[in-house]
Amino acid sequence: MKKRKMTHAHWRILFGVVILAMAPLCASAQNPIPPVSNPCQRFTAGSVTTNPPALYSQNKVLNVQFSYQTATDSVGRQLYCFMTPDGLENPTLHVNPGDTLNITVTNNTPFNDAAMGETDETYNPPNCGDTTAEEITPGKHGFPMTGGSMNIHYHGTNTSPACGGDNVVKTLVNPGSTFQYTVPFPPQEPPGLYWYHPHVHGLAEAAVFGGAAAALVVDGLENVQPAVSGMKERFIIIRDQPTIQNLAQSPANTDSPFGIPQHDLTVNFVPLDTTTNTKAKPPTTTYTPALIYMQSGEQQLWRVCNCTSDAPLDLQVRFDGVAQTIQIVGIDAVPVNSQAGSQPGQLIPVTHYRIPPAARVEFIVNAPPSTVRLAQLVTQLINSGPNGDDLPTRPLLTMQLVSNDNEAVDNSLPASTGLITTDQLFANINGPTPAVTRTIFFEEVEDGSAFFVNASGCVTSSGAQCATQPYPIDTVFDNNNPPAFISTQGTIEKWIVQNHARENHELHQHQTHFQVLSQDNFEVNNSQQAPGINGQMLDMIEIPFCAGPAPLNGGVQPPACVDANGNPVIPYPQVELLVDFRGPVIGSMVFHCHILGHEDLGMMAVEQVNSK
Ligand SMILES: [Cu+2]
Repeated sequence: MKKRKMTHAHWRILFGVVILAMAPLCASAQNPIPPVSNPCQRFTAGSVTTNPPALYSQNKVLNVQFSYQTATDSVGRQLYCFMTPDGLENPTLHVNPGDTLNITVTNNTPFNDAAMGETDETYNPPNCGDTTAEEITPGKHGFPMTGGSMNIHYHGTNTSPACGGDNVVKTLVNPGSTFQYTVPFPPQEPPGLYWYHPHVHGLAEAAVFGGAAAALVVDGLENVQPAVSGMKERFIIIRDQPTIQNLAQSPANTDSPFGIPQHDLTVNFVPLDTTTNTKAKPPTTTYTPALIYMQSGEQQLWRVCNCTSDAPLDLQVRFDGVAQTIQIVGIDAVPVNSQAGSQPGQLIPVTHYRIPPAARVEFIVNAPPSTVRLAQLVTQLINSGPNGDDLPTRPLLTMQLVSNDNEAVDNSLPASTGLITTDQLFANINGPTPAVTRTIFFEEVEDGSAFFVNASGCVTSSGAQCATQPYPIDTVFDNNNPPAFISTQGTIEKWIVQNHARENHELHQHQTHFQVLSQDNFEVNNSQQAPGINGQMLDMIEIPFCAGPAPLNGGVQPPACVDANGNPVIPYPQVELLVDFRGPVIGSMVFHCHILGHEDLGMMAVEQVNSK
């Protein structure tokens, strides 16, 4: 599918005509949510982090009104955020299993023609969302996106992709329009940390990079993991944003052996203020981490979202430079070791945790003893491959002991009810034989101009060949592409997911979760397996770069990790997964790389899940 190319002037005229012509039809059932003043506020570097504002369901329903807005900060960053009418920014949304989340959202961002030409894409009917701006092209009826289009993805939720639910490929909420989401959560939804963010293909990276990303919680974690009963919960929402040097268009480097990060990181909107002294030899980079308060002897539950657009992180708690053991409670909103009917779940001790972009991890942290001079949460150096971003070791948070943190709200979890939940999603996933085994692989154009995810092989449990993607290998995503494959509700599929590219990629499956069976060929490709995830149910997993024969730093890189005959020089790094389609949800789902710059440039595909 080729994208339309229109001039800005052409588009502006068309848009104006369409709005005028369709105006009588625009009076939709929803009242628009008016813009809120002073949207998208940010904190200064070194501030004390506090939990984001929170909204809770009542009587099994959470009704939320959002004005989606943009602003420009004092140094020129383009910010995006969800504002409630009373001025809460990006609130944490709390529901219980079986509740319904209703969100009325008005897109109050301006029509953005700066993004036009790069991102516009026609949506063939049937469509969802804004249908007021129908494109009038002879012989063609489709609904165009604009540079300001948005929608909302409910990341990690095992909810329906139908229109009005967690639908990302057919939903456009264009500037000025209002949309009603109704998202019923299944009664068996696992308790834990989910998140929400815009997911318009071509625009997702800019929205999340601008800060439009926030936490969504299914409460009740303490019932499956009683170890967290009564514990103080801290939300740690990590985002990325341009550094001031990025904005000045004098990036310190784009591919530096010294490991200068491409982007700044923020924690609960407190920036690190990443600054590189390029005159030093070698260049040096300084960071100003946020503070987090703890009381002596306290254990806290840290609920961490890697809500960055593009950055894998490798989290470690260090006391005076010494790695500490943390106890993992949940990964990607599934309480760990709780799915085989064995509850309460068993915690997983690790000394670091590799968290892909869009993944979540929840763990118990001990307060530092008073003798410790510097206690920090850091992200460690990640080698993301010759084509990947530089991801050096950086501090994220400094832990500070206080006698009383004077918080106005009680952030403590309730006590466990002691009730064991027998009816759970993903239970006994290792019982049935997988209906099919698929081979899926990531590939990219070496100059970074296009990215692909391919469904290239399929074998049934009896050994017969089954259908693979009905379009050529290395086709970029388009909202009008047919499904890459058809899956059947009630089945489990085994996926072998490979990385054929010279940078890390990060698989996300919408609407359900997968169990990690193995991480293969990582070491021979100069990477390490992620700790703590084998056997767990995830919605995100990183597949590291293929190394190939070239030196990792300097020298000429070959175009791919294959020899002249197209065979891998070293076995491809891959993961083996069991994808669970036994849940209540059917319809068009997507899977994609959650480095959103890759997803926006094509690394996504649709799968159709049909009822039995
Ligand atoms: Cu990617």
